[in-house]
Amino acid sequence: MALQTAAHVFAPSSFSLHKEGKSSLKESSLFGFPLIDHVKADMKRGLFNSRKSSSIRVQAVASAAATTAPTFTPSTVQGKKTLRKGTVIITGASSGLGLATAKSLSETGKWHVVMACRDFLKAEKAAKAAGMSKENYTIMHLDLSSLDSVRQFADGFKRSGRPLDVLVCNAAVYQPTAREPSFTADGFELSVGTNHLGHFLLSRLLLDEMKQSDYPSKRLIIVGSITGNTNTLAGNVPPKASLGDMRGLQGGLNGLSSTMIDGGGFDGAKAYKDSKVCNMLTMQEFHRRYHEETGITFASLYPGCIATTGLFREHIPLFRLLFPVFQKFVTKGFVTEEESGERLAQVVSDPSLTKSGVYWSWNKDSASFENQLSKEASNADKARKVWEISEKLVGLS
Ligand code: LMG
Ligand code: NDP
Ligand code: PMR
Repeated sequence: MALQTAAHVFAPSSFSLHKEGKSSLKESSLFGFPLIDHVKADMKRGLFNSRKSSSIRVQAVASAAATTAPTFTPSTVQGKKTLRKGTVIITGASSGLGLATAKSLSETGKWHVVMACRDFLKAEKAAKAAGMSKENYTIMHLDLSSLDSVRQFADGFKRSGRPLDVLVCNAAVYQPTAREPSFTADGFELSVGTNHLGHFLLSRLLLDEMKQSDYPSKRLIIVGSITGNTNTLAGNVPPKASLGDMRGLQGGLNGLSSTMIDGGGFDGAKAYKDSKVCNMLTMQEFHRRYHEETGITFASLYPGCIATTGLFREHIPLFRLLFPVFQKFVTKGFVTEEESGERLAQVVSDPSLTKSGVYWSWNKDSASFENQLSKEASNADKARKVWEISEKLVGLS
C-alpha cells in the first residue's frame, strides 16, 4: 500500500520526574548476576531524558500505518512521580550496534539491559571492555538460528521474573560472499531464518510479557535497513531486495525447494536484504494487529551505515578496507558505532519517539525523522502474508 506523504509535526510529550520516590529494592539473581527490579536510579535528568533528546528535531513524514501512542503518565506514589528502572532485551548485543546501544542505555542508570547473545563469553568480554557496570546488564543465551533456543530463551526470561518493557530485535547475519546457502537448525536458509524467523518467533513469544509490563512506554523495535528499501540509491545496488510472490518462503526456504523468499536461486546479499524487508513488514503488521489493543509502540529504523561492524566479517578484505572510506567520503552515510548506538537508544527510551508504526532514520545533523519505506516494504498485503507464512514456519499456527 502506498504511503501517504502528508507531513505533520510530531510534538514530543513532556514530563518530569522527581528524584526520590519509594523504590522498593528487590534482588534476585540469574546466571550469577544480580537482578534489581527497582533501583535508586539517578533521576536527576529525568528518566526519559536521553542525552540527545533536547536537540532532537523530529521531522515527520507520516506513514499510513503510523499512529501516536498514549503519552507517558508516570505512576504516582504519594503525589510524587516515580518510574522504576526499565528492562530492555537486545538481541546480538555482543558487538556493533547492539553493544553500542547496550552501553549507551546502561550508562544512563535507567535501564537494565538483557544482552541476548549466542556467545556468552564474547558478550561478557564485550560488556567489560565497553566499561558497562555489572548491575546494569545480564547476559542470556540466545541463538536465533535455532527455534528451540528462541523458545528456551523466552521461557528463561519469563522465569527470571523481570518485567519486559522494551524488546530490540537487532542481531543479524550477512553472507555476501557465500556461493552455497547454509541453514538454521530448523532447516531454513540462514539469513532469513536468523534475521527474520528467529526474531519473529521471539517477538511473538514475548508479546504477552510486554503486555503485562506496567512501564509507561513499551516498545518493540526491529532494526531495518536502507538496503532493503528500493526507493533509495543504496537499495538499488544489485542484488535488489524483492519478495516476489513468496513461493520460496511458503516452501520453507530449505534445500529441497528454493532457499530464497521469491523462489529464485541463492544469493546471500539478496537474502539479507529480503530479511530486512521482512523485519520492516513484521513491525508494521505488529502495529496493525496489536498497537491499539496493547499500547505498545512498534518501530523499525535505519541507524545509518555503520561500515565498521562485524556485519561485514564475511566480505572480502578489500571491501572491508574500502567500504568505510567510501561511506565516509562518497555517500556520507557513514556513522560510528557509538553514534548509531545513541540513535537506537533514542528509539528505546526517548519520549519524543513513542509513535508506533514508524520507520525512523536520521539526517546529516543526526536529527531523527520518520522515513518513508519502499513500496514493497510498506505493502500491507505482503506484511500479512509474511506474517501468516512465518507463523506456520515457526510452529505458531
Ligand atoms: C554485490 O556487488 C556484491 O557482489 C555482493 O557480495 C554484495 O556485497 C552486494 O549489495 C551487496 O553487492 C554489488 C556491485 C554493485 O558491486 C559493487 O558494489 C562493487 C563496486 C563497484 C564500484 C564500481 C565503481 C568504480 C568506479 C570508481 C571510480 C569512482 C571514484 C569515486 C571517488 C572515490 C573517492 C574515494 O555494482 C553496481 O551495481 C555498480 C554500480 C556502479 C555505481 C557506481 C557508483 C560510483 C560510486 C563510487 C565507488 C567508489 C568505490 C569505492 C568502493 C567501495 C565498495 C563498495
Ligand atoms: P554485527 O555483526 O556487529 O552484530 C550482529 C550481532 O548479531 C552480533 O552480536 C552477532 O553475534 C549477533 N548474531 C548473529 N547471529 C546470531 C544468532 N544466530 N543468534 C544470536 N545472535 C546472533 O553487525 P551490526 O551491529 O552492524 O548489525 C546489527 C543490526 O544492524 C543488524 O540487524 C543489521 O542488519 C543492522 N544494520 C546494520 C548496518 C550497518 O551498516 N552495519 C546498517 C543497517 C542496519 P556474534 O557477536 O556472536 O557474532
Ligand atoms: Mg551501499 C547514499 C548511498 C548509499 C548508502 C547510504 C549506502 C548504505 N550505500 C550507498 C551507495 C552505494 N553502495 C553505492 C553507490 C554502491 C556501489 C558502489 C554501494 C555498494 C555497496 C555494497 C557492495 N553498498 C553496500 C554493499 C554491501 O555489501 C552492503 C550491503 O548491501 O549489505 C547488505 C552495503 C551497504 N550500503 C549501505 C549500507 C547501510 C550497507 C550495509 C548494511 C545494511 O544494509 O545493513
